[in-house]
Amino acid sequence: MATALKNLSDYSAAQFIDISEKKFGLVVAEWNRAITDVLSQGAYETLLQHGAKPENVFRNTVPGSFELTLGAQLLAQHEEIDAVICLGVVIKGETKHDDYICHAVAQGLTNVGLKFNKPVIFGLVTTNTEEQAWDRAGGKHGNKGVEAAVTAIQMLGF
Ligand code: RBF
Repeated sequence: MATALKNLSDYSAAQFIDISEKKFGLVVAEWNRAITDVLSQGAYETLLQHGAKPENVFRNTVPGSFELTLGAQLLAQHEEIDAVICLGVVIKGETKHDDYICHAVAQGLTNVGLKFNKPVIFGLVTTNTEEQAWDRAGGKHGNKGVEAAVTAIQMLGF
């Protein structure tokens, strides 16, 4: 049951709206790229699996997670974009950079979503170790990229 509450990788698509005409922005941080690639692939495949057209998914990269906010804003400002999915991996280091980045991104993405009145999804994996990040990129805790895409679809049906 906890899985059903915490892990959207095992979701039910029964309530999903038709997304065949929806347009999605995908913003992916290049920092920890091996992991963010898996998140990105999970999100992309999930959108297609539920009816999005490949030409309607606009995938862009930004250097690091801190840049996700501006990347999201640059996409969200286009009227034709219906939802933006942001993906990054921040692993705790010896300094507090992770705190600053995560708070800035959380606040920034919230602001972008509210400013443009459209779903801007926070797909930032924030962990203490690289292993924990892999656990959330196709490992024992699912794929947070899949979950971010599911969240976008769910919010479009709100
Ligand atoms: N970006 C990430 O996406 N994940 C990280 O774990 C990460 N760690 C960083 C650690 C330090 C000390 C610095 C300075 C930057 C880090 N960044 C990380 C990059 C950050 O998101 C951003 O791209 C840069 O700070 C440039 O604005």
